[in-house]
Amino acid sequence: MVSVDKKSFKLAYINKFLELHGIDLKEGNNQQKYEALAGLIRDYVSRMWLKTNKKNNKSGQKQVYYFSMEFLMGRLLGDALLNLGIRDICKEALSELNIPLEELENLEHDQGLGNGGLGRLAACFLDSMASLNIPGNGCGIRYKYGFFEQKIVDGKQVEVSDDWLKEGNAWEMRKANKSEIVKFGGEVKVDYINNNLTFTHVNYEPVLAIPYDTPIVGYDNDVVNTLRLWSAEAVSNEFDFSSFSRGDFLKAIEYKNSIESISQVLYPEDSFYKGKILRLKQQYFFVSAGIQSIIRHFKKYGGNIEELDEKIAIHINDTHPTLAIPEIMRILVDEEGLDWNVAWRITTNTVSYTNHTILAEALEKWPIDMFKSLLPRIYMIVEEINKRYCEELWNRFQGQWQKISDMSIIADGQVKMAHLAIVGSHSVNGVAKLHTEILKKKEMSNFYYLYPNKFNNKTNGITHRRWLLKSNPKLTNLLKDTIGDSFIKHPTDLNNFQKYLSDDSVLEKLSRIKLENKKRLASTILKNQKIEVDPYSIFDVQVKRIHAYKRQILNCLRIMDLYNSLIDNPDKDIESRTFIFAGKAAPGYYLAKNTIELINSIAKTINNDSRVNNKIKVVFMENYNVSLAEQIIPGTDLSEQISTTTKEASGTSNMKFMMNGAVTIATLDGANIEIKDEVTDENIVIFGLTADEVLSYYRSGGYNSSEIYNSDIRVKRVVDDLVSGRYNPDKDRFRSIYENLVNYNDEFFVLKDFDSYVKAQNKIDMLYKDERRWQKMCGQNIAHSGIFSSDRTIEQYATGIWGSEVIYKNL
Ligand code: 26W
Repeated sequence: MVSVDKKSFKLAYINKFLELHGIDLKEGNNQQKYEALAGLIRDYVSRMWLKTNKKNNKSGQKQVYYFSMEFLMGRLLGDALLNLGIRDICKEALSELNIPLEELENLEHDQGLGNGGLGRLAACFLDSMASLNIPGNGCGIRYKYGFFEQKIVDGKQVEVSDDWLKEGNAWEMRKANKSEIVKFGGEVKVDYINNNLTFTHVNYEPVLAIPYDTPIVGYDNDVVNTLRLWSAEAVSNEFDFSSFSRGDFLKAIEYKNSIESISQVLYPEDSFYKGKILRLKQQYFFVSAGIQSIIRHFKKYGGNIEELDEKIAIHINDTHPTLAIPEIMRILVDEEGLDWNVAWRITTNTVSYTNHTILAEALEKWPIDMFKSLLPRIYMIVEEINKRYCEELWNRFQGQWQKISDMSIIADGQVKMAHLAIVGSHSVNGVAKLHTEILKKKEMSNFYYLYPNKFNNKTNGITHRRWLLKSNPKLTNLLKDTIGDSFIKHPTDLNNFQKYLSDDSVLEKLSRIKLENKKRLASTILKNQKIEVDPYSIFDVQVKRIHAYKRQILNCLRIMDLYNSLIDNPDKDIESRTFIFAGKAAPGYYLAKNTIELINSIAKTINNDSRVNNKIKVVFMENYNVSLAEQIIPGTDLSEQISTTTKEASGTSNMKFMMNGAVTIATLDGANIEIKDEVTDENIVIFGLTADEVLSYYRSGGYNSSEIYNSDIRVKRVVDDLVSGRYNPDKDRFRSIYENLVNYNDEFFVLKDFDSYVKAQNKIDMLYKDERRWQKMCGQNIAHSGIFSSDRTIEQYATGIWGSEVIYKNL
């Protein structure tokens, strides 16, 4: 813990300001004040960082490295203040200097180096590893441009680059002396020396990988772990001097740019794989740099390379870092001279893999030619891995050629990364019970048959420190006042809140807190979207990436239907609602972008119709990111988790919403099932097809969406309105949505689930009318949310996969 009182904090802050800017505090602007504050906090953190590193180097405790192409960190200042336990002191000290802490916090640019669920999960995991005192570090890419900023212009998404480093980044430390060289292209020279084959990579293009380290502060335990992000630079002698001396200055610059492009930008696709060579380069770049630096560090502190797997665990977040497997093999075999079989045992024992999606279109498969020319030695190693693995398959499945070819790592002119990840790791996990079952029984059933012991489930979680303590201080205080503060370190203690749910005064407080959070959200909506919403209406929220399987369209159709029924029957007794959407569409995903336009068209029509706009309003909030989520989620009454069953691997916003006392309307998909099991049927509203029904339709057919369109008059009416000009003067604007639903048989069962969704929404209305009952439901959700803390998830990874000790005590 940082032990500092208000007075000395104030003094230290004034000094830091002077040191950084060389002017008086009162002459400074807010940006400068933010920088001074971040700088001061970083000083406090640095001491603990050093201590943690020293302890790790000495203790010989197993180190976990979480490899991920994405880390969606959001802002770091508030997190650090909270975890250091000095937020109140800092706030009071600054306020005596007439500086509002929140204003400074809001100046920090979100660190948005991720697309959505997978990247945010990685960020929650880092927080939990540090808070559980697990030596666990992140390894990724320092993208110069993060996930694009979304602007809505004329109802349409426009992408603007996210220049997040523009004002500098107070949290990172460039470590030029820890750089690594990553080699691309060239050829492999094979020699036979002293009865041994040797492999030398020649004529390659070297790329300098420079690490930037960010401290990850544990909660109240003096632990500071590291997120190491790699940036690509040209190896200086290679570009400027040689080319420049030949007078080819422009060529030198071009070369420099081409190298730097490797860490230039995050790919904004989160469910569709495109075989882009730059992405493959990014993957090898950070994986190779990361593995080299881990092994270098391991050896520096006396590690015996043959015991690598006892001291190091490397986790790969989806298949994106799968090249870690052949890269470890390369170092062990080519550089350390280990026998292949020994190296293979060490590698597979070191690496573990999480799958995050069953969408076939998201699976990474690289064309052999591309792979081979970019990574010639790594390709040879993958070929060798595949050769040996296929021999195993031939022994196991004699004569079953189709099966063997289906399971091969290299087949159909491609390298299949999921196959390599399964074969080369000792653990394969899904992210929710249903998802893991689908992997075992369906998507990966052949592999499950071959390696039953590798497969396991680790249901996702979220850090309650950011998603409750930081984002909802009012609710946190109510919880502390009732059940005490043990839930902070033991989140399942939130269960104790149940006892208070028969106390009317507690329920009353709960609903007042919700109202205050809704008012805050309403003012953000007014500020950002210029739409006035009623905080006394139900805040009905669907915020997440825009994707057909997440079915924002189902929500739209239901709003259109409600609108129809209000026009038909102006006296219809409904609870007034504000429908809030937010989320980004991949820039090349037409249907998703069109969905955003549809939401905005519906919003425009309804919000301007005085017959209904005192009862319903629709809002699309621009530029969804971590910080916006922190404002939206505490102010939500109803959490929309309405994906086509089987498609959402887990979902994590569902957990954030319940922890903040929202009621969920959901399909039995992903972790929604486990949420239902925790809160029981009375405290969640479930609708729609079950997994078995969906799987059976996909397997055997039998679904005909046009039948529903033709037989359900309400469905026909809303679907026809997509192309009637009612919501957009250009009648063809939403034609493709219409076609998908009616003529292409509605792949995501929107029409099939429509009736059941409308009924579920009516049930929500009925429940909401009974105020006390509703408040109890909210309270039950909070009380049962502890199990979804990522502390539980990380403890399961640590004991079940990584074999790391979990030590709770402080350093
Ligand atoms: C190759 C393009 C690409 C990029 C990212 C394909 C797929 C991805 C990710 C696997 C997508 C993703 O973020 N999946 C989400 O992971 C969350 C954390 O486990 C789950 O909660 C979500 O259900 C899942 O969609």
